Amino acid sequence: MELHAMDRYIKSLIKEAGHKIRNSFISDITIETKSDANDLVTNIDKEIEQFFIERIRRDYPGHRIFGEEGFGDAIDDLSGVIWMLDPIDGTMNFVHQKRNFAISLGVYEDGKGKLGYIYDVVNDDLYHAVEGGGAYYNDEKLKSLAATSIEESIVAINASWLAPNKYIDHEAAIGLVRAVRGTRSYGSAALELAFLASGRIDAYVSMRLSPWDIAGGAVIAGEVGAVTTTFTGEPANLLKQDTFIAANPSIHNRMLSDYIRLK
Ligand code: 2AM
Ligand code: CA
Ligand code: CA
Ligand code: CA
Repeated sequence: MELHAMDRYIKSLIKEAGHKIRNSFISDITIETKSDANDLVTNIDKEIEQFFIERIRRDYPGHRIFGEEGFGDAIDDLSGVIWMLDPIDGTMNFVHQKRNFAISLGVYEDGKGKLGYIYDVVNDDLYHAVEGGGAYYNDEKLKSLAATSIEESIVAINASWLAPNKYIDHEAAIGLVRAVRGTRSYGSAALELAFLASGRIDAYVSMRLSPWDIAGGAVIAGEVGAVTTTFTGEPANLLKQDTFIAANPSIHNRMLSDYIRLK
């Protein structure tokens, strides 16, 4: 794969998709629900995914596409080149706030992250990485993450996971909130990974993310030294929904051993 030519192609494609999303603000948006009443999807999520898929199939035949809204391919192995796409990550924010959402895209070859993109559409901020070339926030090269401690960290976690639930040791998770300097919750996994890569937060944890939520961000955060795993310390799951933690390498082990424990 010629990564630099693909990188130029993808940046232009993402900017075009962002333009379409910004234009949608002046039209009527159709909102539907998926797995439950708070799991939203709009016609724009679907149209943007279809826009990407048409272009990728035309210009990169032979590549496979794994997209949230299901217009791509059924993926159950990681062989070959796979584009992992979330056309709008943070749909609830898109619907309610018209900001704080992103396009998220990762390109993987035989399971290895090659290219990663997170586009904050409303702020026109692009985070991206080409494997081995470092990560960028627009034109600014991001620095490798400096060592820190749990006590000095800002950790992104959704408040709903801090209520007692069937997945994690509740007392331990509350202990994390007490131990850290602060917590945040932005409502877009992709943006949370972009903020980790740019040093604005030190870790992001979620009980339940899908491959397209994390694929682009894992490449970007990986380029500055962040570690991305499941709660059991396995490599992040790129085939199905699973637990997920991305963290500064100096706090990742202790977060899992002391605070984020599966029941
Ligand atoms: P989405 O907006 O693309 O659906 C919100 O905390 C984060 O979790 C977002 O990245 C969101 O992606 C994702 N998310 C929202 N609802 C979800 C669900 N029912 N299952 C898994 N992930 C979800
Ligand atoms: Ca969704
Ligand atoms: Ca998502
Ligand atoms: Ca989405």
